[in-house]
Amino acid sequence: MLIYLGNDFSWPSPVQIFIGVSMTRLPRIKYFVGLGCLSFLFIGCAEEPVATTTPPTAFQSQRPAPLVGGNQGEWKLVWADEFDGTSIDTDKWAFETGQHGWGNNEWQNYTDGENASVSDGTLKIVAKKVGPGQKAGDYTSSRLNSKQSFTYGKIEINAKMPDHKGKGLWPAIWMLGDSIRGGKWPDCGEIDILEYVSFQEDTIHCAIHTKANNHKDKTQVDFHQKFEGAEEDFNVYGLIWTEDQLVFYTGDPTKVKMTFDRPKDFTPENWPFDKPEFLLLNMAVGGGWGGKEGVEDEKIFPATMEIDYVRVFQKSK
Ligand SMILES: [Ca+2]
Repeated sequence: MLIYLGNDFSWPSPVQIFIGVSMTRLPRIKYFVGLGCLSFLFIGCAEEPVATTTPPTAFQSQRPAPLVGGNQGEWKLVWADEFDGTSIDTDKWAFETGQHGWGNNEWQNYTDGENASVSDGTLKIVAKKVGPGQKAGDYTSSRLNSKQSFTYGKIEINAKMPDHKGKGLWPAIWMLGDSIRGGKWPDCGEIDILEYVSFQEDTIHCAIHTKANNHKDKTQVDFHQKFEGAEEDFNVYGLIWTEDQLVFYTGDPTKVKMTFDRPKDFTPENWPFDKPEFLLLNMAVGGGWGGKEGVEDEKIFPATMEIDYVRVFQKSK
């Protein structure tokens, strides 16, 4: 998920969030003006991911049975949400709200829970059209951040993208370094386990963003592949994050999509991935990438991304 927020962006304080101060009320004017020209770079590089590793392997997977005991060999389950209840577990997730475009000229307003629910074993993130359309604020959606952060581990999310009905949706499953709060993007490090844009049917993306590798400078590291069934079936989107590499896979760890090795001469600029990151689940409407070919108002809403589970494993120390 591309979230360039500008160098002078300040994450809202817990107090601001608590009292409901809108992100749009923050002093962001100079950011929008100052970065207007950068949007060209932003859009241009986001739209053409570059394959960086193994050839694509198209396959479909079934929704797996629940793990007995939760562990996978040496990987011990340390955090999970199976979404088996009847509501969002707010001990695990926080809604991030706002309608300021999220650095991408996105059109949705992220609400405080109205666009997400748990039922029948899955989390549903639902994007809706609530106004005339074709402009910011005429849509609502949801963005959930995990309250817990992780450093290293194996992370698996079993998810189904929205039914393919048309263009304009941009769901994502991703991670951001905790230092985004009060710090800078992309210095904090971003790990995009899955991105999907609905103008590209049957196609999935993964990526990393760091100060040294980002789309602003056309130095990003990303990968995309044709993937039949992304919209019809639940599929596991996985990441194995160790001290010296990030491995992205779909289905199981033998089906690697992309590997990003820690640079030999690693620095905080090219390898910020040695600090805690939190998980994000969201669905944007429009935006520099998701809306590149328009938002087909009359076709795509309501749109639902479903998530069967999120599981985080770590090795015993
Ligand atoms: Ca489930």
